[in-house]
Amino acid sequence: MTTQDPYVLAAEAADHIRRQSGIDTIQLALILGSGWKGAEDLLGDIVVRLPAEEVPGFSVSGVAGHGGSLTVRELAGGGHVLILGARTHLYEGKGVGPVAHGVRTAAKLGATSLILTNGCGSTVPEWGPGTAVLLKDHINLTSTSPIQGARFVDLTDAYSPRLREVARRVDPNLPEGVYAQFPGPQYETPAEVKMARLLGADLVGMSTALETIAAREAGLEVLGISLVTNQAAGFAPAPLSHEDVLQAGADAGPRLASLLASIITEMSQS
Ligand code: 8IG
Repeated sequence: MTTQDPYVLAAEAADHIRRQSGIDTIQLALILGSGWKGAEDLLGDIVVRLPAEEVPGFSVSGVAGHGGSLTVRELAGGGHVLILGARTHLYEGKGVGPVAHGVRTAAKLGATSLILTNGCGSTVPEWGPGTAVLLKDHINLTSTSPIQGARFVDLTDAYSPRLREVARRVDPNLPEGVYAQFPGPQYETPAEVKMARLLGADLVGMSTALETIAAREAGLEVLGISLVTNQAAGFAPAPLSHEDVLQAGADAGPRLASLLASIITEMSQS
């Protein structure tokens, strides 16, 4: 029997990963979103790769393009990274616990930094498909939180200014934007995108804000990087299709892989 308390469940998952990997403590965790899967192989040798369904609290995602394994790799510069290829989205209807589980598991394994990547829509005409954008803030439009009870987490600088600077040392041209999380799974209407834009959002997606909230509660330093895979609805010349989204990710893959590898190297040296 597994427990229902999300923090205890995360500790169980962390212990499972410890036993399977022989690694006691990790330094970094990484969630790979749409378009980012190819970035993994540059990040060091595999210590262990675990199917999500074997790790307490994780399950397989039903979304094409969303993987289903947890991998511990040894970083070239020393230390270990946990790569979560098994993001759970709010729209899967499993509640906020599973959405935050990967982040909490990483924290229980001792990670101090977390890199969140995603594929998203853009409301900035100059940021077309293939553009990588650093997140500087978010707007949570999901009407929910991964945190339950009176835990008042500060979200000023939720996206670490220090890590954003590290990323910009690698690529000084990386733009920074505000990410609005919608609940999904449907893409926005053009009116909803216009609303988000008016509220100050540059990017629209379905994942990262809730994960960042859970990460800040757990004390992790967060770096968020979005890949624009499509112009958001109403900003796009054509209706949105999931296939186009996957294609934009595949096209950008090699560039994202080296960007991410360089950022992680820079992080481990700073
Ligand atoms: I990839 O246009 C991807 N994810 N909400 N809107 C939202 N999520 C997305 C989009 C988009 N593209």
